Amino acid sequence: MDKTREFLKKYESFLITSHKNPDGDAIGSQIGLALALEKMGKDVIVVDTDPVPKRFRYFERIDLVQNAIVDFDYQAVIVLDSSSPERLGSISEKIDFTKPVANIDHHISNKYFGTVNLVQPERSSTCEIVYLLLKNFVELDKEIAMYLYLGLLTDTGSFRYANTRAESLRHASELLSYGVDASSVAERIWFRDTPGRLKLLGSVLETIEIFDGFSMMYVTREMMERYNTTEEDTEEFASYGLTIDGVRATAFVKERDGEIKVSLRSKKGTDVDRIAAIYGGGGHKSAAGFTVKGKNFFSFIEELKRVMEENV
Ligand SMILES: [Mn+2]
Repeated sequence: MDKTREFLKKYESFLITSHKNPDGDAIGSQIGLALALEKMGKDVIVVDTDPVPKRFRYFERIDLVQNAIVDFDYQAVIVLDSSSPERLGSISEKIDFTKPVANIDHHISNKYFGTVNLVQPERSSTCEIVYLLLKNFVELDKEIAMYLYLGLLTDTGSFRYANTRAESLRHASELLSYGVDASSVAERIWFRDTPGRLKLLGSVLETIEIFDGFSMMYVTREMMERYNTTEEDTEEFASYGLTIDGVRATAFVKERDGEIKVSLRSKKGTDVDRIAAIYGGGGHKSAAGFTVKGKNFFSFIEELKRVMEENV
């Protein structure tokens, strides 16, 4: 913690980045930390491989997150919520990793690739670590607290997942005490959907099949086109397959142009990372994924059904 604070004090300009397909924790920790560094009088750029997902479009400062490094001279790099530089995606090739790097993360698989490493797998989220880093170090305000709360909220699945601890709720409470409106944060993420996305969800739920201990759902390109939606709109659909009693694992199969993408989710400690690994993918025990190329969509669903039968 102290070494990372020294790091933030020492340099005058920072490039902040996080993993590809950024989630609420990546977005919240990058913006929260960027705003805090700006408050300290530092120059900051935030650069990711992928654009901010649509569901975060109602947060004002997402314009801080760019997808190219335009004319910015930085003294140091800060990598957030990423177990290794490979997780960053293609932007990592444009970042100068010969410069000092601070690695701030909560993934147990972290590779300690930084000059300084603030890695705390016991924390719910990178946002929670960034909060503890900044607390009693920078004068926090409502806006910074809001972005850090955003990551804490989304990474714990709204305080439902196993990483929700007494400490995480205490820190969430401390963040709210800066005047953050918890219901407004939730409303902006989950209650401003498009009708098309909800109708797509309806047709995806229609495809569900329930087996012994697992379930499967799918979405075809035709279904997405029907409601004028894209694969991005299907984010978070996978976990609906887990809501059924007795189902320990679920697979959500998505048809893409020339390939098939599968998202796996589990509960009660069932390991789906192992299933993803069969197809060269990976992730965590409770959330993993993989992509296959050149297979027929519906025959692959049958194949995956047999693999799930053997492994769940
Ligand atoms: Mn995270």
